[in-house]
Amino acid sequence: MAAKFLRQSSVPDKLEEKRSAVLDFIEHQKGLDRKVVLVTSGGTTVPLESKTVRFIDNFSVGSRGASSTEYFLKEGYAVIFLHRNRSLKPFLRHFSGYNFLDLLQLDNDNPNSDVKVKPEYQERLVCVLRDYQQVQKEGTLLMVEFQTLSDYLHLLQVCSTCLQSLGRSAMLYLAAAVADFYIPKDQMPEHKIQSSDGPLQLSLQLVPKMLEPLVKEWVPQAYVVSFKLETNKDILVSKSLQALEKYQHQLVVANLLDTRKKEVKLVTRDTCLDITMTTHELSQGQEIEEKIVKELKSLHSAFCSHDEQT
Ligand code: 9Z3
Repeated sequence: MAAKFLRQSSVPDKLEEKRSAVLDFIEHQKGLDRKVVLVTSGGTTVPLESKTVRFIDNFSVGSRGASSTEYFLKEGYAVIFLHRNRSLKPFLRHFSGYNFLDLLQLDNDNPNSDVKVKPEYQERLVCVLRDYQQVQKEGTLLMVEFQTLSDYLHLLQVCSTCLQSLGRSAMLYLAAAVADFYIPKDQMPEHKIQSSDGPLQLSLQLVPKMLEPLVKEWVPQAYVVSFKLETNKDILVSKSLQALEKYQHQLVVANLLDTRKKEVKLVTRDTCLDITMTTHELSQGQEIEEKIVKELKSLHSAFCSHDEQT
């Protein structure tokens, strides 16, 4: 199913260039003995027309993926950040609500004035810039962009297969909100659908679950973390356990749409750990991803040392 989908869907631009960038990045990190995590982030679009004017989208803004990436970097991981274009990015996300021109000022009395950062933003900007420049210097972050569902799935395959050479040192953290339904290429109109033709009826097909080939074929040794999103709390854990049983990966981060920034469950086949944020922690600007990443780092270390013992 997955292979057929990949064969029949359009391939993203410059796929081979992207593959070599990913391979080079991984080789570099391997030489430095760094663990590598692939973080997927953001929603995917599902085009309704080949020459796309309209598409179906979802709610994800990529906050989970972007913030987790920063915490993985702090914990010493190198990160491949496979993200939806226009979703939140690590570091930049801290200023996403701002018009950047509003952060700056000129000396109005001086016609040759330099551009300066307004005093009230100095501390925050210095902090973020320092971390960002450190990451740039160390070369520990690779940004890979996608937009549509098929771009995402092709790039997921490329990144995962490249990670195979790291064995257990690779982690996959699949936080992207991937569409479940799509229109196959051969059933998609080429041109813009005309509203003059009357109400639109869509028939969507199920997107094959890529977790299956990912775990079985693409990166069989890696530590794989998927995400389960529900809106009904009564089915959250059971659906997570079903996924673990079906795909045989290591862990599911289970979250509810409304409370995803305050509580998640880390579900494995035999444990369920609640991670929560107090109101005080949230008011201090602390983020749940810091706790999630710390916990995963320790579980991943145990997973890697298990390999050394066997
Ligand atoms: C998640 O559950 C992520 O935590 C969120 C993060 C998408 C909720 P934001 O990007 O939100 O910070 O706004 N991601 C996975 C969602 C998903 O589509 N999971 C599939 C499912 O639940 C399986 S892979 O069936």
